[in-house]
Amino acid sequence: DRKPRVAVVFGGRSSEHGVSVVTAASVLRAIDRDKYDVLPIGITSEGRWALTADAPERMAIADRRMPTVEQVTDHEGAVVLPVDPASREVVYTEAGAVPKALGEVDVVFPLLHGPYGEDGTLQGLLELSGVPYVGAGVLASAVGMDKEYMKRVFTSFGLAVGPYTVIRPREWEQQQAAARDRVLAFAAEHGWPLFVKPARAGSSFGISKVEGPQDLDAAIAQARRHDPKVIVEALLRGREIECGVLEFDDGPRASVPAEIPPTTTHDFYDFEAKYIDSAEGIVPAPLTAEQTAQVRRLAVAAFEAASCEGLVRADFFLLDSGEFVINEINTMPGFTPISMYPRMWQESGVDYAELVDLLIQAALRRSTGLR
Ligand code: G1L
Repeated sequence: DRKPRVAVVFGGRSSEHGVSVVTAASVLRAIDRDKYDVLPIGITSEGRWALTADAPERMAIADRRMPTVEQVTDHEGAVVLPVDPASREVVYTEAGAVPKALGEVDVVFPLLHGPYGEDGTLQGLLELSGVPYVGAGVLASAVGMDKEYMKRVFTSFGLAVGPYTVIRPREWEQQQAAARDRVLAFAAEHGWPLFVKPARAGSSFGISKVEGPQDLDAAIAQARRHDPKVIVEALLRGREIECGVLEFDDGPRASVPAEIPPTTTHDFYDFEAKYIDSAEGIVPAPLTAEQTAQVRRLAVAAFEAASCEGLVRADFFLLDSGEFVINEINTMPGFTPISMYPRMWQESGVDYAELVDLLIQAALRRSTGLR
């Protein structure tokens, strides 16, 4: 009997196209070729799907430039298809090698950031295609992408979240003064600065730290350029602690936690570190045994609350009061060998290749549909 075929999907119409390509190179290198057949599928910056070369050595940072999918589509047999959601063009199986290829794979490993990648839409397409895939499903992906619903889900499952208020699209359009007054009342209660963020965004674009009322409107306008729904959060004083959750065959388990030290002057730090979210995280986090056990329990609780599958990285603040507050979850965390999630599992006794294998196995165990 043949080996399971794994499609690694990467690139895409996102500001983090290059990060995705670098990550795909790591995953392509790590997949055990004695166990799996691999089909690399790139999505160009214009949204075209392509069967690409299996050439991780060409998917690396060179001369401080991020690699692109285009760099691996110029081999013999590469097929580039015009699948652009904005053009509303539909490519059917006859014309398209990729949709046909998707029908011939046993599992998809989606490595995509932002819109159409980690918000649940690609996951929905894969559900419709009947192809199992690694990681979060439609609901968990969408919850993980929306900072408002993330907090609502955590709160309803008894996890502590930080103070926030939401400015909805219609509210800002029709009752701007009332919305501004609410934010000012929020600031009066929780203090300045405030963080003003697009409610749904895969990256840190559109986020402002607002020191006083004079800068509020500009910050809201900036966030609204990325998402018409805006979330306003209070500054939380405390330590930043992260924890990885991975689904084993008997259920999810938490890794050792890590600590992200307060950002020292980072006008410049290593180009790669900046883009690959390796940061200067400390693994394991210097916590008491009790704190470590507590944050690991909370991370698994967050995984369950959001109905995650496969993996999640859960990010917390350890407040000066000793309380852990959940900041966010990331269903598609940084995923090169130097990223925090793989580093936390490395320290927990699961190396990168094993991690990739466990994720593929978890995806293969479930069929699509309700689980
Ligand atoms: F498939 C997994 F395992 F769920 C998965 C998918 C995507 C893990 C990590 C990621 N991360 C990324 O795709 C990215 C951070 C490289 C997006 Cl740019």
